[in-house]
Amino acid sequence: MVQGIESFFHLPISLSKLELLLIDLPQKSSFRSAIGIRKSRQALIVRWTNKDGLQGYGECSCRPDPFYSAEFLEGVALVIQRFLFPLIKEAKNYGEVINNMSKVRGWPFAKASIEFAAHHLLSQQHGKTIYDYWDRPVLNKVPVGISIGIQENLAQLKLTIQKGIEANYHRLKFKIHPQFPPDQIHTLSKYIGEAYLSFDANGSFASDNPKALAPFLDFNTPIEQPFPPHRIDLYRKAIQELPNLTVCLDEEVKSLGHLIQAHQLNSIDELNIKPGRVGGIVNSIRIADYCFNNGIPCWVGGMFETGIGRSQNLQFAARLNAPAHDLSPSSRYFERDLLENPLQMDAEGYILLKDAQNATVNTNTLDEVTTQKIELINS
Ligand code: OSB
Ligand code: MG
Repeated sequence: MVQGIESFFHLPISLSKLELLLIDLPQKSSFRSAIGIRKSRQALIVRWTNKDGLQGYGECSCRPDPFYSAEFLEGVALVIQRFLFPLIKEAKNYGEVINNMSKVRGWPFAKASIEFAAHHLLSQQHGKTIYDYWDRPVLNKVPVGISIGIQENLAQLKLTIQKGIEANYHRLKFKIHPQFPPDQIHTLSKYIGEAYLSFDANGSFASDNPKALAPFLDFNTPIEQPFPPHRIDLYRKAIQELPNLTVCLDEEVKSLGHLIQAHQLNSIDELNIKPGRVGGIVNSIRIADYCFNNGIPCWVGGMFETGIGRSQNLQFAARLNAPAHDLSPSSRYFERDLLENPLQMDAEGYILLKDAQNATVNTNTLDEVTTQKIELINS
């Protein structure tokens, strides 16, 4: 389609009620990364009801603590109540929702959850998503990779790799840190060729010792976020000692501006785009366009979303044509999901775009897992 995504901005929207549903979903097993150990997923689901009673859902995927980015769930709930809700109350169309929110500095996860809900509502109403106006080829199935937590021991690691290869995931991404055991690195190297590996350090290589990264460089794959966000200086220093180091940025890039800075400083080889982290759908599209125009490979990352967030992010991923996205079905993490028909991956490691497009929320389950509800009425 040639019209461009701006045509979506003019779609009229109204708001009668915004609900913030805090949920808690127990995990099947705990997940350890350099950030910490997680046993259950708390999240905030935003429900936007328009004047005709039609509803749209958005998921806020930030953590309950400020250990991944500065945003945390209770903070997001407060910022929506105090600042974002008053700004979007009178918005007349999609473009105004986004523009009005831009008055608030930062808080991308909070803004994204509202934009997701508005977009979901409008896409149901019009039978089209903003992506339909984005001039990009679309895949009818999305290749899925997984993120693998730090394993207790070598036996566990071997089992996890074996299961990942058997399930035909398109990529196995391992969480790493400076004390990652050498015998585990050795085990990984044995599987090269059988699976596409990658590494995610979540900013843990903060030390003055970039050599600690050296064992991971033999794999010829970028390291995701080796250094803490906004320490591009550490990266510039590290590549002098480790010329083979290539990086995929995650936490670093919360806006198009951050991406352009990293690119102009020659400090990015690949980008993990999380629509929540960069403040929503329109920002994600702008960021992906910049990547395409500048030859930066990009793919969609995850924040352990429920089916609500996953189904929306899959629709974006279907337009990126990347080897794999961190968008495995939520059933990998949780017993229960929030969709009527939880998303499933096929035997070749794909999720069908049409399943993501047809996803509907199971309001009974949503009610059951809701621990707190905040209602904001537009009177
Ligand atoms: O660094 O990509 C990350 C989850 C929470 C916070 C940070 C990250 C992650 C993941 C999750 O890796 C991947 C997924 O959702 O399957
Ligand atoms: Mg990451």
